[in-house]
Amino acid sequence: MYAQMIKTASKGVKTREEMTDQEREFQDKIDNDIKIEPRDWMPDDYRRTLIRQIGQHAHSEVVGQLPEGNWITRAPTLERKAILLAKVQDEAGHGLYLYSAAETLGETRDELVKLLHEGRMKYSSIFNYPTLNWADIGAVGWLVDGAAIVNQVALQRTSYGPYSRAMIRICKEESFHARQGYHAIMKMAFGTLEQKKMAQDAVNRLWFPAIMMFGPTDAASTNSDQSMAWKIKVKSNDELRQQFVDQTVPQIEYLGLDLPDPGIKWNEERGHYDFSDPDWTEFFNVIKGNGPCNVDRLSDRKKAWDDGQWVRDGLLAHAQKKSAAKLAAE
Ligand code: FAQ
Repeated sequence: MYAQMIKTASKGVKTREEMTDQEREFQDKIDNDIKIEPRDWMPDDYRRTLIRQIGQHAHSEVVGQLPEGNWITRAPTLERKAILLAKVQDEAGHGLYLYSAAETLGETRDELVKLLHEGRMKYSSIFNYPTLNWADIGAVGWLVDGAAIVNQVALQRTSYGPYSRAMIRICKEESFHARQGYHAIMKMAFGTLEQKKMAQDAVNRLWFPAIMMFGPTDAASTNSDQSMAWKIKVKSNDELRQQFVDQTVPQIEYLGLDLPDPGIKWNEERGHYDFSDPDWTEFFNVIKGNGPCNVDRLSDRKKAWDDGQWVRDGLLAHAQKKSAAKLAAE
């Protein structure tokens, strides 16, 4: 369904005068913070935008397992291994809640996965960067999950009921993810000189990709105006990015590490930290499929999907057997 809807996407936010009565009634519900539920009427573009965003979000959770899963067998201690294993499993669960939320909009999980595999749906740019050593795993938990939480806490108030409820559940788990990441990087920052150097190197490589996670600037964001009018997004890309920078600078100062941005400076007048733009050319290149790991990430996901076919077949056969037995007993 979503594949057809992409072709018919309309542009521009309608004024109240341009809306039909049904659209005005819908907008009034949004403006009054009444959640939209699956059986409620909704504009096609609202449905399409939600499927796009929730689908991309689900794909990000699942693809996001790859850079961390890569380190489960190489975690430095049993405790770190158990923590990382639990975290990576949580990400699969988050993907599941989100695919289920997309299903309430009439889109199947199989179709969304197919679009991902065909390169017709995106996932977060951050997962196209490699995790080269153990310090990267700490930095991912602290910076990547930290950025994800800032975005997701805001999304708890999104207008679509099932998405909002999925976010509430996900945020509870995400805070453990960020804490474990900060704890891991803290151990290294306060460890040997070699460990501190590794932690700094991880921050140097992951800082700008982390702030890219919030998407392009508000001026360059194609979906924000309509998504904010419908409260699919409740805070803009730039607002969320600023919030993340403001919360992270004191954390890095505590670690005794530096951010790789000489432009970071407290701005008394704005009451926020100033910071430099990431390289937006790099960002658009990565989301077009040309980042350092795009090819590997997609081929790993396709392989995992194909390797799991026997599990899906088995579950389906079992469900069919059970429903046939139930029918026979009736
Ligand atoms: N990566 O008009 P906008 C996580 C695309 S969860 C790739 O501003 P929008 C947990 C965008 O799709 C991380 N593409 O777009 C975890 C659009 O293209 P399209 C995921 C991006 O949707 C941690 C175009 O650029 N979180 O990490 C990105 O209004 C550790 C124009 O942009 C979510 O998905 C990007 N970073 O705002 C898991 C949160 N940014 O689709 C494992 C939900 C933009 O028109 C390990 N999503 N694009 O072709 C959102 O809040 C929004 O979708 C934004 C983008 C804010 C990401």
